[in-house]
Amino acid sequence: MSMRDVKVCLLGESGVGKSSIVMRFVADKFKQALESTIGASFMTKTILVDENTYKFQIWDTAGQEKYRALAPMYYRGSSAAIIVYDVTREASFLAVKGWVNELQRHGPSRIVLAIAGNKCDLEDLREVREKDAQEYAKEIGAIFCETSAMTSVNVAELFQAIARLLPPEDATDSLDQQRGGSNIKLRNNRSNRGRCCGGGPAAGDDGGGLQASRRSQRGTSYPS
Ligand SMILES: Nc1nc2c(ncn2[C@@H]2O[C@H](COP(=O)(O)OP(=O)(O)OP(=O)(O)O)[C@@H](O)[C@H]2O)c(=O)[nH]1
Ligand SMILES: [Mg+2]
Repeated sequence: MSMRDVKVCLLGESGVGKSSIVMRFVADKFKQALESTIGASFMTKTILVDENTYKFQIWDTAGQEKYRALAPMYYRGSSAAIIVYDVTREASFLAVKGWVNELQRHGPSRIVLAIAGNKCDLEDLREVREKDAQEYAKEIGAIFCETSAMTSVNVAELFQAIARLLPPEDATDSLDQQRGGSNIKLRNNRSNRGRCCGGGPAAGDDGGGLQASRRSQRGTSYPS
């Protein structure tokens, strides 16, 4: 039993549902017409995962272009980043790649990366195939989930998956570099199965939609 503080930031285009995911996770609420975030907002939520306590300190950043330059202030101190896109807007998925590139160049070296395809309740309006996003996430070693802040699908599971993939607290950057940069260690690989995106087409041979295998974790180790 341990207690751990986890700083996490949400990134992604305006309107994809970052604040809605946070509101669902923290307060289990949803608003149809939510105000666009100004600057950033901060919330905390404590959860129990595999008998360990995780206190998430969540920075919900503003997606509007005029706030773009503020993002490094939030992702620099983060242990994890959730990059959100809207499954009904292809442009928002393309923007994910821009965030991944930025994090690889300027983000913390041991950040756990998650990609969330939000608004998966709007199947009729879908523009991004789950398979395409999942393949991309696998390539870069990120956790992947389709979520719905509206119906709650995979919201808690996303944060649980992040908790499980945090590197041990005693791991150091120098040790990681000696090991060739493969610096994300699975805390409990077995417990990842079937938790995130379970039941959907993402649930393949690995028993769930999580794309963060030990091998692909290399993608999240960034040069400093
Ligand atoms: N159908 C559906 N609508 C959603 C979902 N998540 C968010 N929305 C709606 O999408 C709109 C934008 O959501 P926000 O959470 O404000 O988006 P954001 O990413 O925080 O936007 P910025 O603060 O401008 O960066 C709101 O009207 C939400 O009600 C979802 O899962 N399903
Ligand atoms: Mg917002």
